[in-house]
Amino acid sequence: MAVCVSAIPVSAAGAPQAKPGADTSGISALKARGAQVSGKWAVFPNGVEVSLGVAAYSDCPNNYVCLFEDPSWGGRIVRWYVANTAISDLGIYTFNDRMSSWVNNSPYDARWFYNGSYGGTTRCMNAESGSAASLGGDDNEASSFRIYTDAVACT
Ligand SMILES: [Ca+2]
Ligand SMILES: [Ca+2]
Repeated sequence: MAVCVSAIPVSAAGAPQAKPGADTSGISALKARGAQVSGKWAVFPNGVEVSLGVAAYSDCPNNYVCLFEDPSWGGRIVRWYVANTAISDLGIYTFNDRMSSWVNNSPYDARWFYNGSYGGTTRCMNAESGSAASLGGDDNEASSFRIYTDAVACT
């Protein structure tokens, strides 16, 4: 059994630094795509915020549309709030094919798509506290999404 574990001391305080070869969805990957770190968030120039660690339902404030990595609103989160905008490639936020639950606390309908650039199968995320704790067969499929300008775009 060739387990090679070097004796890395556990830091007593603060967030651990990214190690070479660590999770490619980590801080360095997000910074390389233009994000600035602010607290526990990587904030992109267009306003998209990606959590650096595990998020919770409470990390989706009023007016935000939030995509969670895990079912029941866990794992990392991508959140955004601007009406009439869209993300053509969730991979930019290291979030391609990862979404397993969502919350829409915005006053606008939103929609996600299996493929990039708003292609393939699509699902609605209804405005105002709409949520899905589990996506069933749609799990880990989302590759792009958009936010509309009203609460009837999906109906
Ligand atoms: Ca997932
Ligand atoms: Ca996909």
